Amino acid sequence: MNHIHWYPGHIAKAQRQLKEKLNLVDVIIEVIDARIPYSSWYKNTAELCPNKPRLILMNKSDVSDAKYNQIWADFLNKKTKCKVITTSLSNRNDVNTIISEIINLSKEIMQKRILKGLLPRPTRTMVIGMPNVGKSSTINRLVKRAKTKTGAKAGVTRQQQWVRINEKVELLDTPGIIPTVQNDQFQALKLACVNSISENAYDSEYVASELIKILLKLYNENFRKYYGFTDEEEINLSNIAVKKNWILKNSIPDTKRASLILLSNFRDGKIGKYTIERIEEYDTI
Ligand SMILES: Nc1nc2c(ncn2[C@@H]2O[C@H](COP(=O)(O)OP(=O)(O)O)[C@@H](O)[C@H]2O)c(=O)[nH]1
Ligand SMILES: [Mg+2]
Repeated sequence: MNHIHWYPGHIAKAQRQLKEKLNLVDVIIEVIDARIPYSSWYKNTAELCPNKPRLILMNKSDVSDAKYNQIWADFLNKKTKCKVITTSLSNRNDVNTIISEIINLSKEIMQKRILKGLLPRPTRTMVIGMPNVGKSSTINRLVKRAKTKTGAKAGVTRQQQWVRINEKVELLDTPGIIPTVQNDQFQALKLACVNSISENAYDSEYVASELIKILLKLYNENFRKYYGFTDEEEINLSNIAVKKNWILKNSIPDTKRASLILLSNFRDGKIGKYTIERIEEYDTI
């Protein structure tokens, strides 16, 4: 099954639900994965919500290649005209930066409210992003700073609540999930590598084999070193399984196991801090 499958029915519904939620907020926090900034960035946000200020978090920057974080942040800033910052679970200061950026981005909206004679109120924000990029983790970290839940508001279902982060910011406590609709198989493949696509949609051996090719192209030396392969040796799932002594009863290398462990270790950053997209691939767009 060398293909990644999509379910378009869900996508239309997810997009509609996302739009409804986006209408409730003043500022959007979009989380993307710093290892695949291009593929995890949702190209439709501006269209769904024209002119709404957006803060883009390049999350998981602790497991991406530090050399490329700023380059990608600058590229995305240029393309989206949005503020872009790198974040990770391990950096405590990120929460303060996120909150102050939200306040900055909402200044104009709040001034307009006052000019219209409306009462000042906290800026409303929500976290959106593709599956597994770190939306819930980001919400949890912001909410930890909060004292009170402000209760349901019109248009928000009972399962969703606004949380007062401080006197100036309120956050919707459930994320908006961006449907990972992609017609581009190469981008879909990279989303599968970071676990942003349901595992039912692809074959792990196919995705892991493609990831091996990408890593050999971009990080040949480090990747070889990790598994103890010399420059001359071919790296594929079968050879990895043999090297690790993952052999099935009939002496066949356990390539399935090799694929699952490779994907898992890549996702955790155990095999190295790798950013698997380069601006040159996209700069013509
Ligand atoms: N290394 C690393 N892992 C993270 C980071 N943020 C989230 N994760 C992990 O990524 C996985 C998905 O996170 P989650 O917040 O549930 O993503 P969501 O699906 O977008 O809500 C979890 O295992 C998190 O612990 C980060 O900054 N760095
Ligand atoms: Mg979540």
